[in-house]
Amino acid sequence: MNNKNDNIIVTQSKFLSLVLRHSPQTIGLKLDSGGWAQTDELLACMARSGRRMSLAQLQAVVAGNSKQRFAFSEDGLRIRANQGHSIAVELELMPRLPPAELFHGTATRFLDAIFQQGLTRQSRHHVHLSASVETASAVGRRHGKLALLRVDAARMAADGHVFYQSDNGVWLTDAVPVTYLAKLGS
Ligand code: HQG
Repeated sequence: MNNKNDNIIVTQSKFLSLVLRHSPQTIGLKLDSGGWAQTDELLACMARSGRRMSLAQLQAVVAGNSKQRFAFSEDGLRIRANQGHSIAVELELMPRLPPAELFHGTATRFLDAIFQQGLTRQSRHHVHLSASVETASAVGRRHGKLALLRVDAARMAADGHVFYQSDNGVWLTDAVPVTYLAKLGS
């Protein structure tokens, strides 16, 4: 794929994130309680708001998204974001036992608050955690100078904290109290 196509897909993917996670009303779209939009309705709303895309283009955005941010229902009639919502949706995630340790990348300027309050979900539904240091680092760098935290997920789970894994592999939990956090590196 050439760069121009890549850029178009990134732009379309960002816009899909906006409407499927945060602001469906921007294009007059309605999501059901599970966060699903009707695929044909999404395409119609996109067209009406001047962002026409074909079903094939939508399928390419969903399939080509590096983080699998979106998913179609099995019959393809509905589409939703896999995680990251700020609006109320019930994703009906199943609790899962996490790996013994998980990682969270953040910016150094948040560390004081984090070591006072623990990790809290901010504007999202959950705190997002990664199984790998690499992924956590990439997530953290989005915010500024990277700080990496190790989460003692084994002890959290043993203490009754519930974890979920989104369809695209992100680990989710309601909050991470300070006692389970350790800063990595210097
Ligand atoms: C920080 C991307 C102060 C937290 C990524 C983070 C991820 C606190 C920021 C997904 C805090 C929230 C989520 C506290 C947490 N005081 N700051 N008590 N507790 N924070 O973007 O985890 O591109 O909402 O450390 O790949 O960075 O959207 O969360 O720095 O999977 O698909 O508050 O977003 O995916 O930032 O990223 P975010 P996140 P998408």
